[in-house]
Amino acid sequence: MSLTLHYHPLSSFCWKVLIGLYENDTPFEKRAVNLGDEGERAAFYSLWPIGKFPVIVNAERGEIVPESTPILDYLDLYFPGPTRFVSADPDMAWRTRLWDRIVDMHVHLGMQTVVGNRIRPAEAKDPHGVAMARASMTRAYGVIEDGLAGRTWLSGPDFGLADCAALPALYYADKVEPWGEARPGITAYLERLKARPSVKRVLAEAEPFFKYFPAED
Ligand SMILES: N[C@@H](CCC(=O)N[C@@H](CS)C(=O)NCC(=O)O)C(=O)O
Repeated sequence: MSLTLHYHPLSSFCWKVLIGLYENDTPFEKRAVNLGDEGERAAFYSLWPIGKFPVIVNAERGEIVPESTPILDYLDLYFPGPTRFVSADPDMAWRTRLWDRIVDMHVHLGMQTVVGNRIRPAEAKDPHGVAMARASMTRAYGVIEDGLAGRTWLSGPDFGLADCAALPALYYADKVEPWGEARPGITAYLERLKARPSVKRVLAEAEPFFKYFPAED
């Protein structure tokens, strides 16, 4: 098997890539990384000095690919399957990338800020940063709600990159900054996402680890 995914089961950006891999039944091996273990941490940083997962290694081609969006581009290119992550139509493609960025930058990163603050020591908490992150997420919810009007998937009629990005971002975001009844379009969209077999599989695999999610501020 040529592909190895370096990941953590609770890592939301890893879910984004796992959904893509499961969509197309792409053969790959998983390597869970425990950054709390000194040896595993050092090995992972020597693979990818930025030290963030997901990272995919393609042993056959001798390539190391970090960052969730380029990983899905890489899978589209070298391991294509029935689900294309970005359309070959350039007009659809820029729209998909725009939604991928909106979700990653304005929902996913905000959610990470809120969760990251929960596990900081008391003297290092950042209430201002958290308030800014929550406000950014709330603005993004409005944009996403409007964008979803009349659509099944986030960037158009076909499931793709933006939807792989949206599931982990929205799944965790709703736990830390719920959008509530004012955003029925997002609620229905999240249910459509959760009904996909690829997403069901990702959530089922992560389930035993949910008890480690920091639930309180
Ligand atoms: N822009 C990156 C973000 C990756 C990221 O933030 N990964 C988190 C897990 S969800 C991580 O590696 N955290 C470990 C750390 O920061 O030490 C992507 O799209 O892959």
